[in-house]
Amino acid sequence: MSNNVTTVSSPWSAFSGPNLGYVMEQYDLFLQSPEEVEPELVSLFQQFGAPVVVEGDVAVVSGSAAPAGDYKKVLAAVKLADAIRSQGHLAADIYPLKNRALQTAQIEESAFNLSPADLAEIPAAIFFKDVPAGVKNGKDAIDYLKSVYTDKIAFEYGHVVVTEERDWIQTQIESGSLKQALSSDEKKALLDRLTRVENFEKFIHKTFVGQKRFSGEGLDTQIVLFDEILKTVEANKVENVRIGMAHRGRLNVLTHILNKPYDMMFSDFAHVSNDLFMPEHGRLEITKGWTGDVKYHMGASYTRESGMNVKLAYNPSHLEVGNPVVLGSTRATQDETSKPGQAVHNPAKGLGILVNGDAAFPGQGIVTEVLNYSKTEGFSTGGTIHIIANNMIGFTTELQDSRSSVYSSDPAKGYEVPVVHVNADSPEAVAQVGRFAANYRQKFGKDIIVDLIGYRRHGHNETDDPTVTNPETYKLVAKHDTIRTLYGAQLVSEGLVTADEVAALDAAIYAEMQVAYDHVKEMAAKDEHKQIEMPEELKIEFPQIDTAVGAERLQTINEELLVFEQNFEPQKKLGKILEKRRDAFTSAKIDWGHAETLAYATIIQDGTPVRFTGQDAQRGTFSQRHLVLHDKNNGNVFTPLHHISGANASFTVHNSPLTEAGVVGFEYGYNLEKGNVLSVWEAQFGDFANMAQVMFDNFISGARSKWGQKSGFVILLPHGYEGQGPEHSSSRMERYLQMSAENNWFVANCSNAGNYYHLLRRQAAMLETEGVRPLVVVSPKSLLRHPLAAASAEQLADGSFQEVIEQPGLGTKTESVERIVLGTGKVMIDLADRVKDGEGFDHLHIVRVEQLYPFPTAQVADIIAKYPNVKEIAWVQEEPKNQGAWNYALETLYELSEGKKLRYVGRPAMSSTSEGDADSHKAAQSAVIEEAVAETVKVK
Ligand SMILES: Cc1ncc(C[n+]2csc(CCOP(=O)(O)OP(=O)(O)O)c2C)c(N)n1
Repeated sequence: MSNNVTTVSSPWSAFSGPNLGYVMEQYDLFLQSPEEVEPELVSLFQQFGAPVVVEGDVAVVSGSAAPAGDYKKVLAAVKLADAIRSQGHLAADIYPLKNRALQTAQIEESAFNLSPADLAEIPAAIFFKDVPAGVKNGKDAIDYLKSVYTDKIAFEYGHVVVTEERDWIQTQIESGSLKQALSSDEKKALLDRLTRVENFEKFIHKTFVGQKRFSGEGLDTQIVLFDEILKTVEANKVENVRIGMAHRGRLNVLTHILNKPYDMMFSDFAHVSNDLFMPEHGRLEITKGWTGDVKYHMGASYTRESGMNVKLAYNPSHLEVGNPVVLGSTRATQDETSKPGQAVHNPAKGLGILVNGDAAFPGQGIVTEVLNYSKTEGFSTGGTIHIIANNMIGFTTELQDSRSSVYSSDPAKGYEVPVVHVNADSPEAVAQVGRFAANYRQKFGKDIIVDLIGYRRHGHNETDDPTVTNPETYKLVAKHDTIRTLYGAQLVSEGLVTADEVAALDAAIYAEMQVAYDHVKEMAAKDEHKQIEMPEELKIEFPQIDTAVGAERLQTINEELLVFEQNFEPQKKLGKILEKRRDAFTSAKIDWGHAETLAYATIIQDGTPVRFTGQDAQRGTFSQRHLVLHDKNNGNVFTPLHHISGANASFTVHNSPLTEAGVVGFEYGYNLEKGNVLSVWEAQFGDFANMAQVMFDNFISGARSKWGQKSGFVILLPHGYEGQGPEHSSSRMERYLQMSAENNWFVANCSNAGNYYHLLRRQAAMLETEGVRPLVVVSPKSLLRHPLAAASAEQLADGSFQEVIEQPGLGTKTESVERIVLGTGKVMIDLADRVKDGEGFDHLHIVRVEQLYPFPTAQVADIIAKYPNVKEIAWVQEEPKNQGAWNYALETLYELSEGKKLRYVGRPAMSSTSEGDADSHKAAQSAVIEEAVAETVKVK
């Protein structure tokens, strides 16, 4: 008996009279010495307990009874049925090219020592809760099970642990609900659809010879799958669908699912502006950036007549990295953020669909990162439908080199996701699977995989010749009729259409495409080839935004944050730390976590929702934040920000799963969808963000210029050389600075909690404006509680974000200053500690660059201009010379130091980020500090 599938009836129902007596004897023996009992019976006893016949549970099927004394046959038959249910997929007809050996041996009667006659003797009720119509005995039952489990659809669901789900799936399969026949009209509509899908590819192939399109031919039924999923969820009142997919068949999805008209699609190939063909109904939306992207990376948004909005996400080439972005967007469609408290998650509002290649699905780790989100509180989207567009090849690489598992979908089984494999040559089966997958997701709110198995008609792209590397496969492909041809022939054989009608439909649709292209040629003359401009608002480097907040309002918030709900007791030590925030407010000792909490409080009062995630984000890696408190007596949680007065938006903070790429992508996607939410992600240590490098390189830095996508996403990267070794010192700020251009984002490195507070408030105020852009914050560790980095209430109430801060106490004697030291972040507080009140440092002025990008060149130049005798401008940093901001700032520093000496003060170039041991760190750090403050004449 398989562990995977349980038959609903007890097997004892098949025994009666002497047979039952024998089994009872064996049960007694089993209780005393189980080793003497046959293993099959042992497993039955273990599973079903004592052999008793329950009234009404006795199988009575047309007079047949179990063969006398032959319980073994019954056991074997039950095992056979289970084998079909759990292993039938290996024998299923799911490969259009029939180029994979089917494994039928384990579901053959002979493997269980059964003959058709044996089976005919066994009652059908052993196998089913509800015996399907026409099934009269065990032989019929086994034939029936084979017919549903080994046809064009194959199922793997034994790994789903929830019995209710398994039962539901089994019932859908075995009752025939899943395979509901299509009506004649539905079949004809399907043929029409396939004819469009095929002709779209053919038309481009013939008209735009040699242009890449990453044809979906061989998987044409992907469109049918989408159609059925969308129809089903539309009927369920889902309001938003977010789709992520790579290159394969994407243009076909754009035109047939997103309804980008044919002329608009063809204009992209003909280099005519596609704006000329934008439909007037206003339901199609496309954003564009000024540098642009290739056509098969562009996305679109389409609102269907029902009001359901469908978006295909813009994506880079990097396979599957769009998955978390799409799910973040999906989650955003499901969250209600306009009310105070936690954002309210309603998964019924949105659906995420992710399409993956068969090589990429098991190959790219981000796929499983995202599968792991499905049941987490902060990242669940109520079930994703994952489609594997399985053409059984990845570029030139065939499956045996691509993966170690039987199916491309196998990684999903670890997440208890049911898998349905379907033969892409069978449009009706694909439609049935589409409905089934959507119904499962709607019913259980969980992920499901549809493995759509077809082939690839051409090379990887249309200029590749696949016969060079995959000759055997392509011999088969060359001989294989298209899906439309096969389905047309099927409908002819069913008498629904004539062969002439199939041919006429084909010709008419091709002609329709020709008309669309003629329109493009006609309009080409009117095309002014206008270049898209970068928005004016984005050209502003230093937006002047008032971020001040009334002192009384802040005072009230501060008090309210310290009021816990009745009987709530935080852990004792923490309680004391929080209590100190009362005094800190009046004694200018507002530390980083405190200032940050006050910033969030004012932001939600201003009506901007906040969503904050990261590993251990609620407490904060450095125990500095404590946004969520835990009752020491019962573990109950309490979020003070949910209880302040006057909040007008939600505040949500989630500890995230231990991943970076996926979570950064998710949060970025969330922010794209809900641009009014201040989305903040924090790396545990800044260095770990390089696990998400692709998100910065391919989405966050350039999405506005490529795709016209606005985002105000905030990224916090703890950084600072504090002797904790190479992986806990550097956030690799140089990476972000290298990507800085066209005001694509802000990169800030604050030395003061108050400035950070204003930075967050400035970012919140910029959301949904044209000038909005992401914000990368190089954030502190030791400065979190450093008195020299603390803020005063006045600073929070009256100030604003300072791009540059001059060291208090220095630079007062303008004539005496000979050296101006510039730098950023924590090292500037090390310097502040060193110079104290400035006594003995008349030769020196220190200027902190709080915003690195855009570099505050004019502000720094104004400061330098105040000091007539400056001989030297020094850039100080604790990062090695080839890292940190030095190389990025160099060109600007040359300009700023014109006529003076420009000096680098810092560690030498290093292949690692820092010293590994605390003593070496101390020595290196103090050498940097001493060199920075030394008198100019004394330095070589
Ligand atoms: C991260 C990444 N690595 C490599 C590539 C190059 N590449 C583009 S498509 C492709 C094959 C993908 O195969 P599969 O996932 O089966 O999708 P198919 O193209 O067959 O639809 C490769 C290797 C890429 N785009 N992204």
